[in-house]
Amino acid sequence: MSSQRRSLADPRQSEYRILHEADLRDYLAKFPEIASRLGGSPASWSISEVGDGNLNLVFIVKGTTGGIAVKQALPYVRLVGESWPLPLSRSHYEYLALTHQAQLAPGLVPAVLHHNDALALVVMELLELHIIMRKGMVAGTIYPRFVQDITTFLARTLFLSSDLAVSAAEKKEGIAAFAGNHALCKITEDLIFTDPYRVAEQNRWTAPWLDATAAAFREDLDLHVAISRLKLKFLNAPEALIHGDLHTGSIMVTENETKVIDPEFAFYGPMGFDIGAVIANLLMAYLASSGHERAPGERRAFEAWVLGTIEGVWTEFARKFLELWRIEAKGDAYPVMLFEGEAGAARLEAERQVYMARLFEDTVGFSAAKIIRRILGLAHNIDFELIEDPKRRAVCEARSLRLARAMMVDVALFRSIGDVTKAARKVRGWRPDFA
Ligand code: SR1
Ligand code: MG
Repeated sequence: MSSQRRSLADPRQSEYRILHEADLRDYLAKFPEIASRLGGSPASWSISEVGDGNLNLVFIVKGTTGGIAVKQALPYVRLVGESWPLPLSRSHYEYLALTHQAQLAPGLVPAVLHHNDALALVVMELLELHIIMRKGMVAGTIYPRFVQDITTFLARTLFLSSDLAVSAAEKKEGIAAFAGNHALCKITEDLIFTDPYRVAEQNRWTAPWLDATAAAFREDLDLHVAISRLKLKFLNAPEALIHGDLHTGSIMVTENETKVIDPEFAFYGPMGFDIGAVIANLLMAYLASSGHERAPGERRAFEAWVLGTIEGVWTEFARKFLELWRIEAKGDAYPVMLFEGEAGAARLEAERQVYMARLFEDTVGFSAAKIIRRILGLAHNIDFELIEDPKRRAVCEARSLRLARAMMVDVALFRSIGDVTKAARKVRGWRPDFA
């Protein structure tokens, strides 16, 4: 292992230890800015570990005047245990991403107050009023600001870190800065792009109802080609600094504010992976919604909002991205001197539309991949998991798999975001054989 990687919180270095309450209290008390933000004596601070994600510890610390959130990486995958080691350096990449995203999309990520690479620790402002968006959507809550905020986040972080906005030298420095985050990329490469399509010990699904679909997906060569093309793009398209895990569990919301959290999977990858993640998770929220109904039709307004939000995410993202391209194109791609005069401007504008059509196609494909992994792979989500009756859950999941397969294999049928929402509406009315 290189000396650079060892310095990024290698647990064999003596400074790393898993922090427990007393230890964390003593550690935080050493930093006057943190202590004064919390207020009161360290002994009076309340500390609770609240992490419910797949990988890390998360502590909420509250004093007499304020609170903070402390995230510490564990040297293994929390969801699975010590048998699956994972580099602590992900905390370093999370810090790098958070600080870069804060510059590119101000106000849309939590403020970092402190970090310590050796302890694999990031201290952030406490988002006390916000909840994890996925939880809010399971409860059927509507978030009126979401489209506006998430599309600003996506357009700005993706455009402003791409070759359209930065010099080739700056872009390559960026790629290099995140290149060491390959263990986290490998998780995605395996869990999203490979395992759901093969027999893998960690896969699970709602059996027995989805057994036949899982088996069919393992034999479906059209699907295997499509997912492999997407995997190749994930491996070899460093288009922009992407969040890398932008599901609705990585977004915290109130009715008036949106914050994107948890960018530990960040690296330079394909833009459509982030946009697709947002759309996939909205589609799953839509198709899981009937499973949370206590009376038929009671979530209709919420479901209409979700579909409108899916359309808004793509159309507003595309509008903002193109606007940035027209005014902030300071990168080395598409040199201005090659597109001079009226004819040049018109041709460049046409080329922008071609670019967006290609990005839309990537978005649809990645979105489908993100849906399939949550139903047939290792890590599931509460949109489906909280539907108590397993057969009812399986109906929602089967519809989602049917939609996702079409989005991945029949990609030519999805020319616009309206085609996606239309297909989602249609599949909502489909009943699988077992239902
Ligand atoms: C083993 S980690 C499983 C999943 O959790 C994270 O949130 C990512 O989505 C990852 O794929
Ligand atoms: Mg996460």
